[in-house]
Amino acid sequence: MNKIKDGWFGESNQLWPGQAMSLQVENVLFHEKSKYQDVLVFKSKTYGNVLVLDGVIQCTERDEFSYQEMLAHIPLNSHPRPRKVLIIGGGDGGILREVIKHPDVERVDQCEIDDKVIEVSKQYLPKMAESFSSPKLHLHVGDGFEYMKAHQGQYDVIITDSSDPVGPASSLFQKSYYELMKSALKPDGILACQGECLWLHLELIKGMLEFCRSLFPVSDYAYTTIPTYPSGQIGFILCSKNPIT
Ligand code: SPD
Repeated sequence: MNKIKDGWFGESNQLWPGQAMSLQVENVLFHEKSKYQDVLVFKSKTYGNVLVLDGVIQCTERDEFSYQEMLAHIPLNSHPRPRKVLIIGGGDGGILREVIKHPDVERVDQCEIDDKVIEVSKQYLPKMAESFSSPKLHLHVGDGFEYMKAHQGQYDVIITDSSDPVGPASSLFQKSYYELMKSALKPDGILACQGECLWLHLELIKGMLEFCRSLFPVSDYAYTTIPTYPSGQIGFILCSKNPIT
């Protein structure tokens, strides 16, 4: 997969037809196919190091905080005492870094399927990956569905930091996945998931909120702005099992 032409990376994809974010490339730091996906890291001219999976920008050193802080701190600050947290995905470590900052968090389980993403993030995105050394972390390399099936009713907060709904990741945007998260949460638990862009995926978001509202007493959509995600905006689906959250 070569998305770099004449010194520019271009992010074209079937999920955002007719548009493509471009970043000027200084040099390619890493490019390899892992067991699951095409993994690229390059140094950009103005956004620091950039992680790209299957041709789609996952994070840049310059603007990643805008996504990671919101996806982590909205659910954590909505829960009265989030002691035990599960992160699904999030192999760059940015969500983990934010979760570890919360004073009530005692234990974080993280389940990421692709250990190559963790490895390259430690090497090329060290500020994002700094909390992989935390003693609070219990890291599992494997499938999030299987992990949650084996850990029912255990978590105060579950955060899913996924890529976009193409290929295997599309199952993370379906009702059955939300049912599974619900069963892995404690009775007053809260979940937060990558929830896509209003400008591009309105029908998907509407459909997700509809099934979430059939499963949880409280469900909503929050968003942030971020220049390097398609259309400069990305949202979060938030659901609570506690009706008075
Ligand atoms: N369109 C890109 C969406 C990427 C969402 N996941 C980002 C991972 C950052 N931790």
